[in-house]
Amino acid sequence: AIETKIPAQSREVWNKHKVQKFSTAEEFEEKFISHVEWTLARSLYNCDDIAAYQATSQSVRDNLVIDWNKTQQRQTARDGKKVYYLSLEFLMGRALDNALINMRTDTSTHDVGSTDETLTKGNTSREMIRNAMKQLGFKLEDVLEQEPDAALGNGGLGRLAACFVDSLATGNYPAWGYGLRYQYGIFAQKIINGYQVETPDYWLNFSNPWEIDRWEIQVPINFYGYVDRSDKEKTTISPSDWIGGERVLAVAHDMPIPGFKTSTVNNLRLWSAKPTTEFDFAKFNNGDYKNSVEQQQRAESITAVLYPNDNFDQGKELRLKQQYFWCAASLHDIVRRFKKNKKPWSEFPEAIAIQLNDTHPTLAIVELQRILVDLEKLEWHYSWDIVTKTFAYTNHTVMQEALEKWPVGLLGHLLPRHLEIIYDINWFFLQSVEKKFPHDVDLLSKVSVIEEASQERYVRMAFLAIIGSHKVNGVAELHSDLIKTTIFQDFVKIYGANKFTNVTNGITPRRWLKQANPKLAELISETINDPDDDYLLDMSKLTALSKYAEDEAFQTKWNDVKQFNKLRLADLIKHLNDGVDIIDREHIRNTLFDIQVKRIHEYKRQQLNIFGVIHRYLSIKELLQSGASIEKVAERYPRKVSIFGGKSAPGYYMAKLIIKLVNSVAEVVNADTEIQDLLKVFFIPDYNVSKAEIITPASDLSEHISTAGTEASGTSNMKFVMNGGLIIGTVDGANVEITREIGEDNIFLFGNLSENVEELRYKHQFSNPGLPEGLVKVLNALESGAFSPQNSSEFRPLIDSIKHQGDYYLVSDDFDSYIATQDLVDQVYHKDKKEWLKKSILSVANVGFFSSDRCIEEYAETIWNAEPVKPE
Ligand code: T68
Repeated sequence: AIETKIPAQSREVWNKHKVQKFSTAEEFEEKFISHVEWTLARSLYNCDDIAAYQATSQSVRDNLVIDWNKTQQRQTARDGKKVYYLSLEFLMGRALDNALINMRTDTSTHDVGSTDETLTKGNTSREMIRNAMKQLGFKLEDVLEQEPDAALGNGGLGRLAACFVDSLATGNYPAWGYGLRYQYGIFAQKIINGYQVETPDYWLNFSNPWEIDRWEIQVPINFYGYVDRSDKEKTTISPSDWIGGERVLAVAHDMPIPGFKTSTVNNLRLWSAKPTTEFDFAKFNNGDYKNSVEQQQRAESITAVLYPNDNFDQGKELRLKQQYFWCAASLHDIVRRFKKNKKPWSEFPEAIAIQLNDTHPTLAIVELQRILVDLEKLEWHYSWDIVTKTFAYTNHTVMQEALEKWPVGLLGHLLPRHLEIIYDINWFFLQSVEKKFPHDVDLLSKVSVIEEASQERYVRMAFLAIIGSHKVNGVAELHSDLIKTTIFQDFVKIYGANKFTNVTNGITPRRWLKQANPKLAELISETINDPDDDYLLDMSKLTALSKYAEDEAFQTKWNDVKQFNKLRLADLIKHLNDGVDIIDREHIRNTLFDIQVKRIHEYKRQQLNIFGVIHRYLSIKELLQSGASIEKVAERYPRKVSIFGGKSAPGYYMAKLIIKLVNSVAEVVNADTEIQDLLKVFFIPDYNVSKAEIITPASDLSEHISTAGTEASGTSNMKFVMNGGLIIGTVDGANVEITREIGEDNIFLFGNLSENVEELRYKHQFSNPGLPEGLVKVLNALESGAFSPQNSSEFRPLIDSIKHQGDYYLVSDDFDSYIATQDLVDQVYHKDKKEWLKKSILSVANVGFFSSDRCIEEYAETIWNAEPVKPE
């Protein structure tokens, strides 16, 4: 339809000069050089690895943009339902290697005929580029290392969004992500004297070749001001005029998201804030020039920085401003595209599905209602019906401190019209509750969007998200059950259980298997005879590995891959440790790599892990002191490297103290020559996505040991299993389904169950039950200053939280079973390596369920009712 409007003559000229994707090494080299010379204004003589990275990315991006354009045209023409994934965080990591892996296009959809040199076959695209780079004088691996991580997220929630956009493109869904283009992503973590120090993440310092600036797409966004209700006829549910007080512009930046083995390239649209070109003339005329300029400059602060909290609600005004800025810009963009089609508003929910990643985008619900009522002049209830059919909400936590609530005063000041709309939404909702459950005042106050418990009144964003959505999902079965019986139980009573559903999280096997672990991917494709890596699209193919689980020759190959990855991690650790090697390479085959990498949080219980390490160290020392030989001790406590990594929120005192403790223990243990190499401890600074790609494949064992009922899902557990690592874990989050899928023989579970947590906590309040003997030893050592000689009370708060503050996270309750389970791990790893390898192989064989492709299919079928739009 668009094409027919263009005169035939012009069309001919355009078609004659149609841009072409490179598809041979030759063509790539040509592109590369022209980008070095024209885009970067450099030459053969001053092209370093950074320039090579830029030129390669630009060249690859050129290919993606051609497919991006075709994809957008196709999706518009086919007019299927569009999905929008709203997330304040997209923890993308690096793009180049991922693009090289995903870019290999489907033979049937590729324009260029297939020869061995083209992208149409198997692994050729990445290999072809590697060879071409070599010809050009560069090593692909070194060039890839130049790319800074796009670290626009905190942890699991942000990385989930990144895996989802990969799977959406791979599944050919017409889907866009919407987020913010923070100038600074999550801070870079430095460890100085054992303490975390935060430094800014300057990820945009060397221009970002992956973003396409859409300076023409500008959405004006208002804040503050007042609602004009001089027309006394009007009520708050009739079209109202909001006179904004401050105005900024949202500018779009697009990142192409390539699918794997498809020419579908979707869009991730990130907004940045810019001052408007309007000027505050009132201030200007008063001679207050400086002030009016300053106010303009303030605009940019909205998208300056990502809030660095994981699972915690800080409640800062600038954060609310970020949320509204992003929701309003995205909604405006979505509505603008919908209106081009001239469909009736009633068809909006059939045309568009919007998924809310946690409550952070809940204002989008209010903004759509405002657009429909105030701007489009639609009737309130008619509008509300459209809104609730459009939105769905994903919950990621049951922990109180993480549930978003905004002071009514703050929200009403920043967004006066939105507060009115929230009140009215709540009013109609409470009326419906009253109708269903007459005279239940208690229920009304429990489910009201407005919390009135304290002096300050708050807007409960999760309740608003539930009321404004047609589906609410948790992220693992246990978690989805928990939200129904705890924080949202009253809403189950009101809406029925069908509004609540489960979609267990997943991860993309392209990044977390193929990209992170090329050696394992190669062994798999060779073993299951899948040279084109189709298993990365259909992970059930991995079950074919099962029959080799006890095959000795295969076990050896499997183990060799693990050794390779452990050496790769040992190299990284040496590099991060100023060149000092703490890992004995000679014995690396018989050294268990025990890894816990994730955000530092008391509920994730890194303290339990490090207490376990201290316990092991003290036990080794005791045995040695009692006269046992090192060989004898090694039988009881074989070689182990205990690896930690993760960031703490800058204001989270206890989490920072845990980091310090890990580093202090590392210092003592690693320097103790008496224990030789039986135990080493290392804290990897600045854990991020690109480090995770090195760390994950190297684990023998990884720790997912949250207090039962606190970790909604966890996703690194899936990553480790996909890379042949075994898990020590609690019966929490997705560990439950991992156990179901891979079999209970292949996972080391321990600890109390979530149904007992409440009772255990309750008991802690009254009695101080004798702490387990082993834990007492650990706490005594801490108290004695064994790990803090300069300040023996340094770790007092960690001791107190267990001894005197009710041990909220149940470290004492799970300590003994944790230690016993670690002993079992040692036994299997060191006494029965074949059994260990069998478990490892069977884990990978049965990990298919945790592909984010399965997860996206479930969302599409059960929540969005969206269909793929496949390339012809
Ligand atoms: C995580 N949540 C869950 N939150 O903790 C994890 N919070 O169990 C789950 O696997 C993952 O989400 C994906 O579902 C987070 O990562 C945050 O990062 C966050 C950020 C801002 C405010 C609150």
